[in-house]
Formats: sequence, C-alpha cells, structure tokens
Amino acid sequence: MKRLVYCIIVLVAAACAGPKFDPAATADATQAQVSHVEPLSWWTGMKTPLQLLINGENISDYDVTIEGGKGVKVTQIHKADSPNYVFADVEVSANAAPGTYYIVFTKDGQSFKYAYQIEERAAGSAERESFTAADMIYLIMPDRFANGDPSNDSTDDTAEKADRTRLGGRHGGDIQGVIDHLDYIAELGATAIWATPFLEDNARRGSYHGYAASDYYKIDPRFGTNDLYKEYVQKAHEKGIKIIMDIVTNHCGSEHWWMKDLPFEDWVHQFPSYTGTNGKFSTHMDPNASKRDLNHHESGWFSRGMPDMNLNNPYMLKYFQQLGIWWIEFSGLDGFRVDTYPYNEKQPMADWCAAIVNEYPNFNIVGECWTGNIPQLAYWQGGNANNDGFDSHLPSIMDFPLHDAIRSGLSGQAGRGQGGRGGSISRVYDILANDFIYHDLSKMLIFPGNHDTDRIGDVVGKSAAKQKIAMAMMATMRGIPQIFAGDEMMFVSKDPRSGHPGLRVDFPGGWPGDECDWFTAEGRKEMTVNTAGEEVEKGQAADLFDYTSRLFQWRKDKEVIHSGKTLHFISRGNNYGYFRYNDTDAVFVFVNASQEPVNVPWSTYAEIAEGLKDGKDVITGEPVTITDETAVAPETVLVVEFKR
Ligand SMILES: [Ca+2]
Ligand SMILES: [Ca+2]
Repeated sequence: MKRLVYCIIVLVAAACAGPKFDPAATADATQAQVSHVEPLSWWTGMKTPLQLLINGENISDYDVTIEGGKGVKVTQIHKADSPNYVFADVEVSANAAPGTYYIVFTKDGQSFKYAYQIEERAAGSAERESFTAADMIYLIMPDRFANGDPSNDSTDDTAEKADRTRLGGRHGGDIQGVIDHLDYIAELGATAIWATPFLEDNARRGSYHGYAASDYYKIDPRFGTNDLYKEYVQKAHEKGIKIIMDIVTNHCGSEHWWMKDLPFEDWVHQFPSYTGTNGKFSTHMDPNASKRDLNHHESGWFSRGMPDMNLNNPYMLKYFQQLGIWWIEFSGLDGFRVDTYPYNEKQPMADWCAAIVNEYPNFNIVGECWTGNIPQLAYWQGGNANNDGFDSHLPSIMDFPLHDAIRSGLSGQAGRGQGGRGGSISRVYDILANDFIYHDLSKMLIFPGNHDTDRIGDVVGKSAAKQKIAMAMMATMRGIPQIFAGDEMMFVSKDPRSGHPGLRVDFPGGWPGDECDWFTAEGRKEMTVNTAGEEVEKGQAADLFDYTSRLFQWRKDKEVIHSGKTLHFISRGNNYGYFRYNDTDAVFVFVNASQEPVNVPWSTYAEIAEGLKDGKDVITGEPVTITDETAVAPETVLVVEFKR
C-alpha cells in the first residue's frame, strides 16, 4: 500500500507544474528516487538563503551536489528523522547565472540528476508596492464566484467531486472564473483581490474552502494550474488590481503528502490522543496564563482534518518563509493574508513576517487575529508598544471590533434600544475612541463582513437602506476597506441555519445556464429575487451596486480618506457624525440610523465646519451648503466632500 501511494505521489509530482526531470540527464531506473524538491525553483539576486526540502525513498543515503554552472553550490546537507528526506543548503552567489542546474545524487559511485531552475529575478521585484489604505479589497471564495472552466469541476486526481446540490459541496468556481470577471471587479471600484486559498486541498469533504492544503506548491486542479494562477495575477495587474494570496502556516490538511511520512517527528504537533486548540490566544500575552493553556492553544489542532504545524522546527520555519517568497516571486503577488495568525507560535511567526519584509520592504501582510478585544488585537500589530517587548512584524490586522460595532449598530436588534448612550450607532463612536491603542491606523483592515461571519445583508435585516450605510462607512473610515463578494448587492444566506456553507452563496451569473447574470448591468436591473430566492424590489441589485461603485470609484484618489485624520462627535439619537480631514480637504459623514429625519447639527461641529466650502454630495453630486436645513432622511447616510 505504501509503495502504491508512493508511486501515485511520483506520478502526481511529475504531472504538476514546476521543474521536470530532464530525461537526457536522468537514468530511467533512478527517476523514482526523488518525488519532491521544494521550493520548485529559485532566482538569482535573492536575499533569502535557499534550503531545499528533498523527498525520496532513502534519499538520505545519497551525497548531494549541484552542477551546471558557476556560483551555485550545496554548502550543507541536513538529515531528518525520516531517511526519505534531506534538507540541502544551497548558495546562489551574486555572480550566479540564471539557467538549468542539476542536483546530483551520488551513492556507491552511481549517480543521477534532477533538473532545477535558477531563474533571473524580475527587475524591481524587491521594490514592489503592496496594498495600502488607498486600495479597496474584494474578497472572493473562488469555488463560489464563477465557473470559468466546467471541464475542471471534478478531476481524477482529487477526491471530492463537484456537487452543486450540496451547500457544503464543491460548486465548480475557479481561477478562470475570476479572470473572466476582472472587469466587473474593476467596475465596482475594487483595486485588490483577496481570494481564499487556491492551493490543492484534497480533503474528502468540505474541500471547497481550501484551508486544508495537501500541497503547498500546487494550485488545486479544480481551480486551475500554477501557470494559470500566474496569468490571473498578470491579468489583474493589467486592470489595476493587486493580488493578495491567502496563506495558512498554522495548519495543513491531513491529506498533505508529507503526513504519510513526516520528515521530523516534531514537524507537526502530536499528542497521545487528538487535542484541539483551546482557541484562547490571550495566552500569548496574558501575564497570568499557564504554560499548559498556551501550549494547547498554539499546538492543539484547529480541527481533526488540520494537523498543526510546529514552527519551532527551524526547517519548517524556513520552508514557510521560502514558500511565501516563492509565490510572490513566481506569480508577482502584491500581498498576503495570513489565516488563523495567533494560532501560530508567535516568535517564529514574527520571524516569518520579518523574512518576507526583508526580501520585499513594502510588502503588506494582514493577519486574521479574530477578536473583539481591542488590547488583544492591538498586540498583534508590528511596532505596537507591548509591555513584554514582543513585536510581531505583522503590518496589518483585521479590525474585528469595528466589524462587530457596525453590525450591532445597524442590526434591527440594536436599533431597539441595545445601543446604550445616544443610540445604537454610538457603538461605532465608542470603538473608534480606542484608536489611541493601535500602532498604525492606516493599516487596519476594515470590513462589514467576511466569508466567516454572517452576511451583512442578513445582519441588517435585508434592509437596502442600512446596507448602503455600511458601504458608505467602509468607503470613508480609516484603514483599508474590504468587501466580501456579493455584499455590494446585499447577498444573503441561502440557508442561515447552515452557517458557512449557506452564506457562501454562488454568484448569480457565474455558472453556465444561470437564469440571471448579476455581473452585467442589464442582469442587475432585471433582478427580482435575492440570493435566498425571496422576492425583492426589481432592480435592487443594480441600485446597490451603483451606490457602492460610485463611492469606491470616488474614493480612489481621495488622499483625505487614505491618509487623513478622523474627527468624530459623540453619537446622539442614533446618529453619528464624523469628518476625515487633511490640510486642504474634508469629508463629512453623517449616519442617521434612526427612524426619523434629522437636520445636521452643524453648530455642534463648528470647530471644523466653520470655513468649509465648495460642499458636494458624493452620491448625488448636488452642492451642499452649511445651513440649518441640511436634512438627512431616516436610515440614510450623507457623505459630503469640502475644501478647507
Ligand atoms: Ca470549474
Ligand atoms: Ca498552531
């Protein structure tokens, strides 16, 4: 059985993208000696040292050298616990020429070779820009976005087959589907895409989300190929859209090829019996936390199908540092989103971030640190003044406290008096009052919902008016806005009882034969039912899309939003007024979340409002003058730009 599995791995490895065996240089009888060499290739002129993971039956019996040119050599070989692995430190000197090199394996006077590409690094690669507060990020779950290639919905070499009748099944969306709709994403005003993982996830069920990788160097064949991923990045760049890759260092999938034969016993965390994480990432900074609780938090498994990586193993840490750099360099990435960030061992993960930024000084990385607790969230942003001296080197964090406040502020429940002082939207005021604690507000990722939380459309009770308020706040608050695909048209869960699978609805128009196509203006105008199949006002999708698009197209060149300061006033009567401003411009936002029309209380805002001129309503384009009669309708937001 083991032999059979091994042969399958060899066949799969030979079929996937990356360096191939060179038939001329390799004796047939020994081809099967190497099944994995990772990273798949490398480049000249990199700062990051190269350490190859080499996997093959009894490969540790061989001496390993490199030939094929000057300036590339093996400097040290490290054996692992398993005889089927070696780790080879490779020096790529400053004068090394790009080209095909050969890794030479020698034993008892016999040798065989494995072709390995050292490519020329693209000009300006290290200096690449990344995503910033000037961007708007569009979050896509590829399996649910668009099926651009129905021929890959199921493949022979992956376990789970397509089944659109199951909410939690694979639905067939893919990379081609995203490429096909880049114009739609650009039309919305998004300038970056964060797609949930494209890497191979060969879990038997639930593989559509991609968070249980079975091969870190291979795009899932149901999504496409490594080369198609690269094409996706290039085509997005042509449309002015940056690409952020979702990367998971905390856990792999139990179907990962190395789980059958781990290089080291401590490659993943193992317990006498299954031990799940306790999820208490406060143990990382809590001065009163026990070692036991911290250990169970960072070493316990995220789920039974997700083995927990040991980043304290130095080979593992190097593996992941190179992995990140390989995907950036190979495909031309603009940023990373790191899953379950605080579930990693914190110091190795800080070293991981530092290694990426060392190679690419402008590179932005946002970590999923999912907590509504502000001090615990702030702890994870690089440069934060932590009492224990810890610096995560993680540039961006996700603003879950703001997410929670906007949602409770706009939800029907909070509107019935749970908002505390001044009304429910005051929760947003109270959360922003804590901004003193964060190291860099411009790098906070702000969002009204994502693929893991209830659809904002459901949270606001399917109120298009409240949905617009959420979008306007995203377009005007500090930080980097992120919108989950479909929220621009108020997608709602197909079945709220089903949790994640229900809210991750297919995008109408993304599948051949779909009755309506919301990717087109015509399709949106004809829309009469929502994603739950409920009748709604005809054209609601068009109205919401146009509103969101207008705001984010406008935001693109508004430095006052990207880098301006915030001035806000105590929220009263379920209204909230705030300004974004710099030396030359001001943007005023008035959220009227109440059921009554309200006149803007300009005199309250005198310290900034006096002297503002050339007011223009950002949505309607109408002039706005500061008078006592600036009325804002119930459940409406006013956005006005001024000159100072
Ligand atoms: Ca497909
Ligand atoms: Ca962990």
